[in-house]
Amino acid sequence: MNTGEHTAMLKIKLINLTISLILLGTIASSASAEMTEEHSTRSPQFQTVEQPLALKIGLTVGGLALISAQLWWFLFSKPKSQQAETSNGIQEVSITVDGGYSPSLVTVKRGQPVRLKFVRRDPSSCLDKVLFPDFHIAQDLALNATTPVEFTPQTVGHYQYSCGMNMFHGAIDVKE
Ligand SMILES: [Cu+2]
Repeated sequence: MNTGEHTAMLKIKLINLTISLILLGTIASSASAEMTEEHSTRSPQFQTVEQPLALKIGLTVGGLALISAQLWWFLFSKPKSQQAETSNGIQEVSITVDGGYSPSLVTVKRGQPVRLKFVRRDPSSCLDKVLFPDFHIAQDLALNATTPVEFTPQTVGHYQYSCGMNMFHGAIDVKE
């Protein structure tokens, strides 16, 4: 594992956001340029200018809405919890490892064995290991394979797990 790889993966979201902001700037400036043009040139097509201008304003508003949604997701979105399903007394859930953990939050019952089936799709060495410090588990995850991680939570609580370098996180909610 190398730190550069970790940093690069975490920066993807930020870069995405930056691109959106640049895009917004471009749309806004082109829209205002159009407005200035409208005043200076009294061409015969003057009346047809209105529609593209409305379109540009629409695009700007649409772009703004899109960026707001993205910003909201980036800052405030909370992971959805998935309840583990019990079969033969074992609470099981599959977790896909691909640029993070999905579902990133799993709910289980206290005092019953848990089997998390990690399906690793991401070739990045960043995600080749999963750590459960509270359960003293450090498990290697083979690429394109399913690796079970088993433990029995005895205490109600919120338990975080992470990749080998503590960059990607998931959590287990243990309830009564
Ligand atoms: Cu990592």
